[in-house]
Amino acid sequence: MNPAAQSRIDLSAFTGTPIAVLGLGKSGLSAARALQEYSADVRAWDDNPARRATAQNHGMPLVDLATADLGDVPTLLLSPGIPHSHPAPHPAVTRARAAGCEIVCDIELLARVEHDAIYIGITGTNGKSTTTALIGHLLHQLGKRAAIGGNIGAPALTLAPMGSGGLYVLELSSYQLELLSSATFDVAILLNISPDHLDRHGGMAGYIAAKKRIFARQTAASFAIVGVDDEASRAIYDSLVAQQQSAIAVSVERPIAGGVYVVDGWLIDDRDGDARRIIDLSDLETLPGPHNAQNAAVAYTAVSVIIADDASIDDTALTDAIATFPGLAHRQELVAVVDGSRFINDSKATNAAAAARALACNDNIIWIAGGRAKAGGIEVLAPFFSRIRHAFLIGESAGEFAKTLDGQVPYTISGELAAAVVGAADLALSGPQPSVVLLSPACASFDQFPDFEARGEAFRAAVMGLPQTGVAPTEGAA
Ligand code: UMA
Repeated sequence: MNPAAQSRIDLSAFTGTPIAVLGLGKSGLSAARALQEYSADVRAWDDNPARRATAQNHGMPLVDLATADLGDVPTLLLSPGIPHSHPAPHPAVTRARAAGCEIVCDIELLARVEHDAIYIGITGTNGKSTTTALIGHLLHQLGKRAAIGGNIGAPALTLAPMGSGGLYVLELSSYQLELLSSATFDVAILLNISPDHLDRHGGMAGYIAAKKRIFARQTAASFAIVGVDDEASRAIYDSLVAQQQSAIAVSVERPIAGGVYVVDGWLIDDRDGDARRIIDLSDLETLPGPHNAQNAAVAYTAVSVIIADDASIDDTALTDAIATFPGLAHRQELVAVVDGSRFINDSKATNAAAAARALACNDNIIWIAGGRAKAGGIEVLAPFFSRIRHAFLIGESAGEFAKTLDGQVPYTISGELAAAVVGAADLALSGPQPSVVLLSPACASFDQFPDFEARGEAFRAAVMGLPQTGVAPTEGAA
């Protein structure tokens, strides 16, 4: 074993084993490098020549997997973003299937080698990054050993080894869930389901089926935690209960006997039938809005399950820890306050349902939206249009969004984000106060930026570059 790898996850089970790695982005390249450190027989490929060049610079052996003989290769490690069924399988996937090769993602390999750790998996259309980060924060505050990653932040095989008693807190996308074959979650969380990634799953039924996989292989000792405020998630909860799986329902819309819920801002735990008041969530600046109430309620439930038998943790420690959550960048992150106007970076809102959450939390909004639109555009946001004073539209979707807003919300087609920020700031600072300049695009960023983080950073830079921004940015998130 490479001594430098001592603090890394032990992949010696793969030493000398052929493994094909398709996709050399964030997850694929990190996994290929980790496997190579343990002398796995890695055969890597990416359809993008620039990605191949970077991999080659790291000494990665390149093999075109769409034409290679995969007869001796038991495993194809597939990057989650690469299609394997809809809209059409990647040619290398078809070839791997024909060769009888299993197709998995990096999280499956983590689960195989770190089998003694405790796994908390978090999925859902929206809120999974905040919930994952919040659970990680709570566990750390309570003195637990926990590594946080997956779809958020660090790819699985770059995480620290946790071993027995340690926890992995993993955000899981529908793409990753489809690429798991043995990974099992001691605590599996489904927050919510609304349409997203439908092209990749062949429609809503495929997307729901992918999300449901988070509960696969759970045993009587495992916990399923389900946000039951949408129909698809409620149906999954009902089916888990019917299978007599230990499932906990969480709602921010109504009291749930025997579950966890939020009423008038208060988080209530009724699992013991005593409707215990836990914490007033409306006081928490870093978790604004009902969507964050759902995130907080679910995170509280998950961590309370983990610490249930730990007598060293006193009753108030968990609620104290919720109150110290610093929030996440790019999720309703307060970037600056200028003359009472708040500038909020919600770049992570890559679909309409996510943008709805930020729009619902604010009034007198100068909205910056657009990018690469998702199916349905922003029509579902119509109930929030009365909260928007003016919209500045950017990216590919500007024309389509303008049509939806026409006659309902005044708008400007800005094209570029920097121009939108200048226009939005002028309007915000010259109109009725307090106003909110909100970047909540309801779109993917890929038409103009490498990812939503780059879009959020560009927003921050544009705000900080405004002549009016004489004030230092506020710490933390809104
Ligand atoms: N590629 C090919 N052929 C193809 C398509 C892609 O070779 O036909 C290559 C690309 O050239 C690129 C690589 O595959 O080099 C990209 O792989 P990827 O899309 O899986 O992206 P990664 O960089 O590996 O990042 C992935 C997740 N991305 C996706 O699922 C799209 C990241 O989630 C995750 O943080 C990372 O692994 C670490 O685990 C991001 C995401 O957008 C945040 N997720 C979606 C979401 O949250 O909605 C699912």
